[in-house]
Amino acid sequence: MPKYVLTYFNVRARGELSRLALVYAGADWEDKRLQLQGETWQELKPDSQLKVLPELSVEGGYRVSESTVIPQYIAEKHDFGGSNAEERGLVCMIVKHLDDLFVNLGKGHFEKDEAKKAELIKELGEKHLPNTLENLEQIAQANGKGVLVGDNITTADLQLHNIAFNLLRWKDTVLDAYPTLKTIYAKVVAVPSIADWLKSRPESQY
Ligand SMILES: N[C@@H](CCC(=O)N[C@@H](CS)C(=O)NCC(=O)O)C(=O)O
Repeated sequence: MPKYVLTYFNVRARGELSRLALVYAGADWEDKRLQLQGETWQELKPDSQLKVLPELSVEGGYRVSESTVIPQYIAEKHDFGGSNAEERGLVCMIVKHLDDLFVNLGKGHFEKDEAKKAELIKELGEKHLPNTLENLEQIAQANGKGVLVGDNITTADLQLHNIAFNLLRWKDTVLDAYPTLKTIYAKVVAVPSIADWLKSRPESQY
């Protein structure tokens, strides 16, 4: 029985930041992937804590859900969630700020009405994307340590990688105007355990 079981569907989406955190932690964990529409989830759903995934189960019976909270719980357990209350506050702020951008990316991606889709994608490219990346570039430059918060990689840097990976698939020049963020992205990719994970994780569209 592994120490952690991360239950989610067979996509990156809202599960991938938790997976990256478990990989970065070097944790003993199971990557439990359910079919989105399958019977398994419908069978397991009534016993899940919030009736949505992802959910993390920890040896001993503790469970925690919410895609931006699980990674920070893992990070705090393994000492990369920020070294004091102020750093942890900034880490959570950045994780959430990027999650908001991810939600806006998803709105455009999943919209069925072509006219609305074009409008949402325009808004993403002209408003949400530059706002978020400019904010984070300034934060990273002010920190001046080659990471978003503090001296070492935190959940904030993992989240930058996680969201930027999707953005780069959409437009491969998306980080070009943000040199510090580009360096942080490369720094996360260069962590050996993360590099291995990126090579071996199941391929999915989002
Ligand atoms: N706020 C939650 C939302 C979780 C959520 O909506 N999960 C979806 C998949 S991304 C889900 O479990 N859908 C299946 C269902 O609702 O039965 C989080 O960020 O973790």
